[in-house]
Amino acid sequence: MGMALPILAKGFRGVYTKICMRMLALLLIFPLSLFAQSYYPSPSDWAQQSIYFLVLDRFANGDTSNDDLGKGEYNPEDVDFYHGGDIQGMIDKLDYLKSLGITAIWHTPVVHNQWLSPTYGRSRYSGYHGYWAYDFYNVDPHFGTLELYKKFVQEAHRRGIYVIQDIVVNHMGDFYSEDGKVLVQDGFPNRPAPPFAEVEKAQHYFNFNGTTLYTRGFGNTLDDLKTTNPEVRRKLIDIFKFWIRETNIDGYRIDTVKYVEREFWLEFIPEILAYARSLGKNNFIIFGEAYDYDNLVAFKLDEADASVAAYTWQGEASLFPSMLDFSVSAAITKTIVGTTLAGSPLNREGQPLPGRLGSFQLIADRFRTEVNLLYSAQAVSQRITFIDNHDMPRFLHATKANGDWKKLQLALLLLYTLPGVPQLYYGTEQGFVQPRARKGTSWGSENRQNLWDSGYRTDTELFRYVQRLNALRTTRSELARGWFVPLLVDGPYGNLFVYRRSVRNNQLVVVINRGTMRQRVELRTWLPQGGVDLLTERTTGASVEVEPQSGLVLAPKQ
Ligand SMILES: [Ca+2]
Ligand SMILES: [Ca+2]
Ligand SMILES: [Ca+2]
Repeated sequence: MGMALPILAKGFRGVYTKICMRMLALLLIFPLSLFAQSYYPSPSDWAQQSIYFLVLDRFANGDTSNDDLGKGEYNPEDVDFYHGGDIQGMIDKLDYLKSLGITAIWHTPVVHNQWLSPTYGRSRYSGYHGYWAYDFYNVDPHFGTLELYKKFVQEAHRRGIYVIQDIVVNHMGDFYSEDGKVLVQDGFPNRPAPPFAEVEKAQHYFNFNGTTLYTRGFGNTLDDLKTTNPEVRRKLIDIFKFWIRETNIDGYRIDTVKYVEREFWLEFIPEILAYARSLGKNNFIIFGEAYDYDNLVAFKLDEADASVAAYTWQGEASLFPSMLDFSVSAAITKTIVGTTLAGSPLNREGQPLPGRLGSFQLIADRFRTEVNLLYSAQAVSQRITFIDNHDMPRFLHATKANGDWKKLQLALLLLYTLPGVPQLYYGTEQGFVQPRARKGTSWGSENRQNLWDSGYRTDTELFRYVQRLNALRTTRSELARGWFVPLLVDGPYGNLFVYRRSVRNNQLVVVINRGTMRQRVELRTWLPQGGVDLLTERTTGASVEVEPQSGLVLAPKQ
């Protein structure tokens, strides 16, 4: 503008200036309406979406120049260190995800992390996973820049894919000792960044004394933010408004929810949701992780449901719009492979202990009225369901012992045809089989392998199967919003599970045979004319033979 003005005629220049001033005035008067137009709208219904959860450092490496930043944090041979995955990689592989048929990405935190833990030391563990924040206002240089992240969100939206960012408000990295001294040895970076940088205010921002796992700290050495302090609350609310405003994301997955006091959520959640609404995002999703490990291990799924669902209420109003549903994960695993990955009892080699198969009633119970009523009306149909994630052994780890890929397909069939919003953990579509824990221990990063090791194949039976399930899931309203009615639970040999998903006059009947014998199922009562299996396009009669370890998704024959 300044370059062009001198060559304009004098009179024209006055008019030009006037126009500029008017445009400026308009901008000052209508900034909010302009913003509202430029933000990507929320989906009308999250229950129609299909989520893909990826570990950013392990999904795709689009820029090798940012892999090793020279502090000893990069080691592709060790799963506990940075491996090189980045934002450019996510952009490069959007078409791969589009072809898989997913409609939303949940990625691990993108914020600048503490790269090395001063407590674990250089030889033990790095912040590749994103859950050890150093600077809440910047992107980790291993992943790229804020500008590149904005481009990623834009490119995802261009393909009709929503972006859900993983965030942590409970803690940051490990910068202070238990008595509040700065730990300078060996950690990088070794001081938190603004707005929590002032060392003299550390007592104000963090809990130090007598760190207890459940109410104050997490992981013992990570610095627990003093979320009871109004100033800390304000800073955290500002941070997570910033990310919505700047990057146009569509939702948050919130880590370690149970380690933050309820009063914090009563303030944080409504204000973030209202802010998203003010930008035109009327259905911004927030789902929390409250991993009720003790009840899951004890297989007390009703109790686990109750503790998780409590986060979706605030008196009569709703609070968290959704939560991760660990009970469904446990129930599917127990019925298909006999172990519970959510609880994952492990033997010394880190192998889940084998157990007896559970009754399909375990699954049906997760959606019975008494459980549904534990959730807010908003959250009940958009609970995030899954069969595994980055905190548990991969589903195939438990089934691989039997050489049995079919069990994974059965579990996925359940996941995509039961109520809830299905979430696939990256690598499942490539048949990844790793346990969670390192040999001889009960924890580690073994289940977070590089997806690039798979070659991103799209021609395998497993990939195609997930494609078909996604296509069904995202196009059939029966599966997104339909009533769930169990029709046959267990059957004559305990191996059959038949249920209906229906919305208005449309219905689908899902038939599962987990046994190793072919089994005949009478469908006369539910599908008198027989049906069409939407997975294979095969038509059936009212009585159908179901192959061993397989399932059907039947639409009534027209
Ligand atoms: Ca890289
Ligand atoms: Ca806390
Ligand atoms: Ca610490």
